[in-house]
Amino acid sequence: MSGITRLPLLSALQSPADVRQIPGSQLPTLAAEIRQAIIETVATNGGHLAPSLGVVELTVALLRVFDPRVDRIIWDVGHQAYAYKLLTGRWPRFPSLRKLGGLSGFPRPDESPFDHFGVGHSSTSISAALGMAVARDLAGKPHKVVAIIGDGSMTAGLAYEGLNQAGGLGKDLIVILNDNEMSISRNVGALSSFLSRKLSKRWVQRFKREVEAIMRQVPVIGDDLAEYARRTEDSLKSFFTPGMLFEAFRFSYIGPISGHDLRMLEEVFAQAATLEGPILVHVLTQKGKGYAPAESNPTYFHGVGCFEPETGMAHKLARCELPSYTEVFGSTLCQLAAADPRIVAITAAMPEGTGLTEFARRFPERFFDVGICEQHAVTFAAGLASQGLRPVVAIYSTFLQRSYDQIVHDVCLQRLPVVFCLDRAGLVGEDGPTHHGVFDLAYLRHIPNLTLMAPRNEPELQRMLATALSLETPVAVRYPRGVGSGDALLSEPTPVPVGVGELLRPGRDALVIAIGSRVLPALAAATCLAEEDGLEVAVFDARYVKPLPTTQILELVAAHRHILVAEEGCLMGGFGSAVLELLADANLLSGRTVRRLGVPDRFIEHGTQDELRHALGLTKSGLMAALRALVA
Ligand SMILES: Cc1ncc(C[n+]2csc(CCOP(=O)(O)OP(=O)(O)O)c2C)c(N)n1
Repeated sequence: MSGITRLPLLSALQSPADVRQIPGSQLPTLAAEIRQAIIETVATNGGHLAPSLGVVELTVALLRVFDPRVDRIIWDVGHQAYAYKLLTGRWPRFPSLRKLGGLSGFPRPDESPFDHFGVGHSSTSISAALGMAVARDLAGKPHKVVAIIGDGSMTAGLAYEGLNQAGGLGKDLIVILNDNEMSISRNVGALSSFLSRKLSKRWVQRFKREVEAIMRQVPVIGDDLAEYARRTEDSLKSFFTPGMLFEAFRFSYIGPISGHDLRMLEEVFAQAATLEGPILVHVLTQKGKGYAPAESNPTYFHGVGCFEPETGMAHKLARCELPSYTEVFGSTLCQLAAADPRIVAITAAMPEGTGLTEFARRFPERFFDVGICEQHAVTFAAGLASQGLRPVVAIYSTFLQRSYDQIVHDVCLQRLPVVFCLDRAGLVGEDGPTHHGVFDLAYLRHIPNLTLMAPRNEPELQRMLATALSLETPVAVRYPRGVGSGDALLSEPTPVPVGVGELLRPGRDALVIAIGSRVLPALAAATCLAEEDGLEVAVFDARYVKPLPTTQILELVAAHRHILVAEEGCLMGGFGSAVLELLADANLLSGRTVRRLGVPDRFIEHGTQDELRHALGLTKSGLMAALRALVA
């Protein structure tokens, strides 16, 4: 296994069934080898470290009890499935994890027959598993179906929709709750403290004391009753622990058990496999288990770039001096919020990822982490806005997909001034197709009342945020993952006039109409073409996808024969489509060549952002080639 220190037990595995043949005494060594492989690979490639380290024993035990050649194993989110990949025949390819053409960072049925369901967004496992259990029963087959879901993913309503139907149908189904008390950050909400064993223990003890005291007061048989209450501690516990919740959904509840005790896990899973109906096994794990830096900072090591494995320090090459778009968003929002007490911020379980940590620290009463509930986040924001507040909903572009109906009905139909800040818009890189934020322009631009914009650089993001908060209507701003141009930030960002773009460079030979992250590469391409080919290419930054800067575009197009439209989003229905519609409606298409660059009608795999942009012709050189072809 190149790049990974020799791992004798792991590298002897030919099939997942071999995991069962390993003597129990050697299992701790196997677990250590798995951790070593994961740490070394993620240190080089980046990835989801802490979640995967936390479920090593759970995964080994799963594969000693269940057989993925026949049984169905469904991971939730799938960011914790590295051990599963190693144990299901993928250890030789593991060093290619998240690299272009290499193993995906998430379960993918097209990658392995042992990945039974494709995943990346959270809280789908129970619903998918239930579907598989129903299909199994209709086919009269006997295999087991097992879903593994984290306590963070249990904050989404979808998980309860699955539990509800599963309990109603009473199908044989095992749900393993991987409870580490963490989402990416600490888990939030009433449910998380209900699941927390600390609270439930305290409750149980208090309840026991009170019951004993009451029973002792019953004349004659009081002492016997108190003794009975002591003996029935287990059932009391299950009454006041999460068992109560799951039993209400008609699941049999087992647990909580230690998620790092291999023998216990194996025994309990084996027992669960013999039971009928829906079963929930509550497993307590530690995020980052076995790697001190990740144990002490599980949030940082949830998803991490390259680092030195000995120390956990970020790799020198991976450190960057420029602020990311996320950081610019976070600091600018704090700036604006300091002056406007109506501004409140909402995240769906991603305060760090969306840059809201500083806001949460400075304005704790105006900050809301709602858990992994993008739909709820949007309707909650609509409620806040309806009462005069100015909610800013910061969600990754890909996760906002979940909230489409809420955006349409709860925000835009009612013209409520909610500001959507869509981070990680465009190609996100190594997380791949489940995480690319390429659909947002298309799924937002047709919604009435919504203003939609995308900045070309960091100061423009600042100005767009100021614009968004100055409007009395719904607004969305989308910006890419990573750093921008490094342009100086503004101390007092002023709004950008609505529906007005900016001609950044004149030129008579061709016109590029670009949006967001593709504007600066277009400008660079135009500069190079002037130097290398003597071509004069005009570059227009549209800034707004809606309202389109119609007058400016029509004037510019009228003066050009060759037009290239560039965006980092899907071509179907996106920005380029908007420009084409405008030109067709204005009868400006005939006699002109118009080409669009963007993301074609297929899912884009994982790789670095640069690799993917290059493959799609979205880099400076891709734009130059497209322009040369256009004018040739
Ligand atoms: C719909 C959706 N929103 C947000 C995310 C981003 N995300 C990935 S993992 C995660 C936390 C999951 O917590 P949990 O299920 O407890 O798993 P753990 O990482 O703690 O093992 C979040 C918020 C996502 N994958 N899907």
